[in-house]
Amino acid sequence: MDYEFLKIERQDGITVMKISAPKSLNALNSTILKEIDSFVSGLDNTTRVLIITGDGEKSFVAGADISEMAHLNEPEGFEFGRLGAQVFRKIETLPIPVIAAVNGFALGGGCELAMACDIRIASVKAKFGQPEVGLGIIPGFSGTHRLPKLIGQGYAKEMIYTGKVIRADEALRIGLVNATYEPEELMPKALEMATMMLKNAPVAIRLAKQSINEGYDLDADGAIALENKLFGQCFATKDQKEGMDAFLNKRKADFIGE
Ligand code: CO8
Repeated sequence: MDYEFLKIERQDGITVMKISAPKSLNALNSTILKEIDSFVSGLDNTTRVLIITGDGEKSFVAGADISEMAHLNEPEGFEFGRLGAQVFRKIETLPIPVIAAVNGFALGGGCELAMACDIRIASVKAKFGQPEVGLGIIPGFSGTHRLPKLIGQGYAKEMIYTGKVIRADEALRIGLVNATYEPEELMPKALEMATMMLKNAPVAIRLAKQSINEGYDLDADGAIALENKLFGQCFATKDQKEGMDAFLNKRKADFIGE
């Protein structure tokens, strides 16, 4: 399927989704959000890792599209926020790892999109921020929920109340990104990380993601019980037999994702 605002590249089990709206620094309008929704909804098991990045050298995503939001009334604002939040939640709960390769501005909805991914790595030129209050709104694509979870309430509140934009090295220091690279190294490093994931058992990665995501919101007993249940499920997979047999026979495992 062809998209107006998405460029899709596939190699082996890795799919790269590049957001491309050059006139607005890849800002997210409702058409782009719907395209992302349609694209991620249609992913099949040939994609084992998804990488999300922005087209061009300057921007990952410079936020939600301000020209579209400027004229919204309250119910329309509610619906626009709900659309973005639902799409980002779909990304967060995909049964595969999602890596954000943040190549430039990740502001407002851009920072929120990156936070919906499992892992963020960034160009040293990337910039992060939640500048919404300067526009008279609050983060509306789940930033008030995910930013405090990722970096703690104190710094999240500072970022959101001041709207300040931070550089990649600061994002690294506070744990918003896992690593920073020179711009030309960013995609090779994202692909390298994805390739390492491809070597492992797909169902085990899916269950690990589920355990981390769902366990995070539970108390200790609930999270441990959930992990226990999912750990048990691993032993119903062919890949568990294959992985352990390969280890014991000193050979490379050949996982089939079942
Ligand atoms: N929306 C629409 N257009 C944008 C956006 C945006 N978020 N960001 C940049 N653009 C456009 C500019 O208007 C400009 O267009 P034109 O060439 O027609 O004038 C073009 O992109 C290039 O931008 P600049 O000339 O401004 O480029 P600079 O290098 O000077 O500055 C910045 C780059 C710093 C990124 C600057 O463009 C900027 O501050 N952009 C806005 C960033 C921002 O505030 N983002 C947050 C938006 S709010 C949000 O994301 C809320 C999410 C939740 C919504 C919930 C809805 C209910």
